[in-house]
Amino acid sequence: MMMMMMTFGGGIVSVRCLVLRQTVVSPFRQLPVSPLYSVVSEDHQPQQPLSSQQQQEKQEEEQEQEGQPSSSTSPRLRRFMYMTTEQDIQLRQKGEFEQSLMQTPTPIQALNIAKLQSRKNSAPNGKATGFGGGVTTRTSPSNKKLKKGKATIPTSSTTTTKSMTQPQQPQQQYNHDPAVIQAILQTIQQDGLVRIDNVLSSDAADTLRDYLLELRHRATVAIEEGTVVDSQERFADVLLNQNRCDLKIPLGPKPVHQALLDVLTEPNKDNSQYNPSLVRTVIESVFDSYSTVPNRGKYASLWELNCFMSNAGARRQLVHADNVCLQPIPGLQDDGQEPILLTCFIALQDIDPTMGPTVWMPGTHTIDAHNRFFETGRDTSSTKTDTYSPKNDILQSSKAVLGAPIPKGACVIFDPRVLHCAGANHCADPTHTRALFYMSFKNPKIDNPGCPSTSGYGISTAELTMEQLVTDLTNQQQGRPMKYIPLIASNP
Ligand SMILES: O=C(O)CCC(=O)C(=O)O
Repeated sequence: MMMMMMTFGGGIVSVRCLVLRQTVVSPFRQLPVSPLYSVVSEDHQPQQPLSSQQQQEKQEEEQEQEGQPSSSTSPRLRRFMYMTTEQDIQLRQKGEFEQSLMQTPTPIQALNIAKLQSRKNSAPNGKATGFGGGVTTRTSPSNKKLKKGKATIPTSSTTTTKSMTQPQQPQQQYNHDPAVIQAILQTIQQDGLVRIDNVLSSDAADTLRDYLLELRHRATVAIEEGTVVDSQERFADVLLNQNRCDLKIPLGPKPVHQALLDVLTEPNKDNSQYNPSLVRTVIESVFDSYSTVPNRGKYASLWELNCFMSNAGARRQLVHADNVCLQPIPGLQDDGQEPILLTCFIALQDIDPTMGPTVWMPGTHTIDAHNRFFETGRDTSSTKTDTYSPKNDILQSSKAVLGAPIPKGACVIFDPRVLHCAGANHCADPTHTRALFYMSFKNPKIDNPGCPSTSGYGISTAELTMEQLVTDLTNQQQGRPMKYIPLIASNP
């Protein structure tokens, strides 16, 4: 399958939605495997005799795969995505080859913030220095009394040594240590990602996880039974892609509010005031730091609110970026460093290395890295055997970090241009789901980020700003009416 790339203003290319008629064969958002009911793959069940309806669907499916229009729109085809055996094998081989080139990922490291603060006190210019050390003070994830968002940020990659423009000082620092915020900003600029632990309390993580597992079950049943005809109403891109899904989350239900409130705010002792959490402060400060308009960051809007779930048997994804940036984007800082989106992945349970954790390649969110990874300008028509490949080179030379082991409630904030992929899930317990709650916020300067939102329920089109979202969540918590969320909230 050839990749279709859509170029939007300024060279942002969508890779999230690679559609071949009704057959979605994105190696990105979904796993490159044959989904349930696939006619192929090593995992397929022994053939049962087909009913006449099944025969018709099979015929339509074959026509689809051969690029012929089917006689009707098969409900099955609308519900499930297919790959041919050949596509499946190709993607499997490509994935194995990619993995063979890549460096063995090291667990995403954490820093001791207290140490960072003391270093900053002794550093010239008050600038944070030296992220190295890998000293982790990880505390028990089940301790409900943990102070949220205060514990750790990851070790900065040492791979990128090129000179960079410093992000400007954050304009609005709320109640967080400006040196810590500044250090996080520098890490995001350099590596494209940062880990902050304890952003979600244990209780809120458990409640949200239970709700989402139940939502996944209801959505699956509704699609199987045909009460929801289009799987895309409930799942992004693909449903039941062999033990993996990207579940769309509505903004209405209480566990969702509670989790968002937890991630984005920090209440004072008597809960009379909800201050911006470290996560909110970081997101706003990143966007602020590239803006000449004061406090622009609070106009960052909610772009995605979903949950990746994988179970044992989910295969490793191909390395990808959620949005691709091959040239400077008009209106953004022209060195291409200003993020278009910022995404937060939040673990709803402890994640260990068997559970198919995310692998990121720090520092690969740049225009240069993307041109190399996507091999722009390479003469693919050339017949001469040139063994050098910029893509292979970047896979080999970049560091890789693993989103495990990480505790429940830990968050990785990252620029989704960073090359990454989900790993293969080999968890011994097939019923144990890795649930990764995620949300992304759009740079207020950007109208169309060049990749479709994975969210449903009108979330991305509502353009709900950080400020509006938090105001509503806080109002509700304090018994006042919400103004914005009810306009889009939905509770399937
Ligand atoms: O599940 C994960 O860890 C990441 C998945 C992902 O990056 C994607 O599907 O785009």
